[in-house]
Amino acid sequence: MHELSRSKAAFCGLLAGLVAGIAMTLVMLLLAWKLRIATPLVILGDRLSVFISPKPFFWIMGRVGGYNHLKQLGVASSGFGQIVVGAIGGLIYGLVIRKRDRSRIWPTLLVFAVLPLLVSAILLWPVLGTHYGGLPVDAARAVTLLGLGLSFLVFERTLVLGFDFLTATPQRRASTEFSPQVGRRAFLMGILGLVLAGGVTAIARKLFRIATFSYDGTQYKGAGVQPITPNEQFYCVTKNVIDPRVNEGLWHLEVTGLVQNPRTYRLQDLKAMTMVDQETTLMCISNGLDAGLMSNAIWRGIPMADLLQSAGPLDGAAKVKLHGVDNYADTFPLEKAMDPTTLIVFKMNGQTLPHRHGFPARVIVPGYFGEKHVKWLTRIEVAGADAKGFYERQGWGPDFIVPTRSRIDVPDHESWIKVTDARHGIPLKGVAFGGDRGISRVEMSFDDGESWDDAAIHYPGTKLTWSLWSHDWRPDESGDYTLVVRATDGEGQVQEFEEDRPFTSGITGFHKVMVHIFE
Ligand SMILES: Nc1nc2c(c(=O)[nH]1)N[C@H]1C(S)=C(S)[C@@H](COP(=O)(O)O)O[C@H]1N2
Ligand SMILES: [Mo]
Repeated sequence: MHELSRSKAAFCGLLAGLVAGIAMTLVMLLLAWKLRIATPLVILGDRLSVFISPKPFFWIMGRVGGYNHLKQLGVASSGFGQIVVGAIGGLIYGLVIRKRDRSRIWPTLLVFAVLPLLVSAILLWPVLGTHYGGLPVDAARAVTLLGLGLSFLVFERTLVLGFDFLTATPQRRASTEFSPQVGRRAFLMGILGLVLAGGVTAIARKLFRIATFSYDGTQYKGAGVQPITPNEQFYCVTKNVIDPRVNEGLWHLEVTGLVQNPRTYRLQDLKAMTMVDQETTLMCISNGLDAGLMSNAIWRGIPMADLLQSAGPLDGAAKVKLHGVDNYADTFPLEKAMDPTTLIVFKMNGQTLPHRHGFPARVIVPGYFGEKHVKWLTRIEVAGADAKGFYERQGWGPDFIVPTRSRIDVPDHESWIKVTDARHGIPLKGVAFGGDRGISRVEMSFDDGESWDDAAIHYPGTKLTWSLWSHDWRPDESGDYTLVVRATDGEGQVQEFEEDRPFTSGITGFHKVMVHIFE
């Protein structure tokens, strides 16, 4: 066997590694697109996010221009990163292999496929049980590992065969290293790399179109707010880059953990059970005082207690930990799970649960922030007191009970209204939400909280929903007015600003709107 010069070996290794990295990325994207398999491109972010507490997380989010940008940056840099690592691996391979016998396959398989599989299995272990097509947690973990193994195998084969191709010597001149030959082969290899990169771009585009960027963070607020939010306008928050689209045939619901009789239900088993309809409002923990991460719907499903009772919680059971197929998880006290208003729902406003709101099944847990209402539910784990969910690990909480809040939807902040029009009455309206305590009263102030007038509650809803309020305001003098709204919950507690409440437990305070009445 002839010997390569160092620089040639390095170049050929780098090029083969680069192409192999692109080939591997293409395989990952294909797996994600065609089979909804979780790849490091997206679950690496899930894995890392638990290490970033809410404050720095918000800082980073601010720096990159929001959650959607952060997700895009995460995926792009994982993809770019793994291609760079592939190229560097190839370069090292080129230098090391220069003087060795290349006919033996196993060391490269070990180093470039088995080892990366082991390392990524260890590092990504907590997030491997993710599948965007609805596979249960354990099956998802196996499939993710298979996908990883296949991706690394493609990397290894492309690297080794590519390097051999680049450095192979024509048989007739076995003893000379023939430069133009390398040049021509490098050109061909470069073309292959470009074709594969074209594939990466094409599939990345397709995935981009079905990604959550277009709807994550959808708000529902303003003049058009109705008592029941239409499904298409319901607010939306997801941790995912691409949301699950669950295949009913793959999906099931497990009841596991500290229970006497663990059990698995198919969708048809659950649909055969006695259903209840329940109107319930959801609000995200990160909803701002003036923001619309809050909506109301009629949910149809079964009480979670029905499943828990037949499972029989054991001693030490204190919480339920609910898992989505996207490897999202959250917890709340077992006692709350046993409450007849805590549901597993399959329908939303009379329609099958939309994909983005958790098809085929999601949790509804009145009075708790939106994050506890786990979507794409696949496992109910009865757990001990220290079980923690996705955002809890990140450092959200410790309080997850919705505090009483209210919002002015009309008029807009910084409105200018002529005094002659104002004297005929300015219609005000908005919403008030008291978690699972209901709303008993809404008041308006036009002098920044000095004095208060009662507003009318034209849609009271129930204890578990928001109320819609309105008021006819007739200012007869021009001036700058600071409008404030405050609500009283069904237990008589007036909405307040809790100074000591950390923002990680959801903010409290009063929504204010400036209105300028002019001559
Ligand atoms: N499986 C899963 N469930 C989830 C989430 C998620 O990312 N994955 N996001 C949570 C958050 S933070 C909120 S506020 C609500 C939003 O529900 P919606 O999009 O149906 O309004 O879902 C919660 N349930
Ligand atoms: Mo949320």
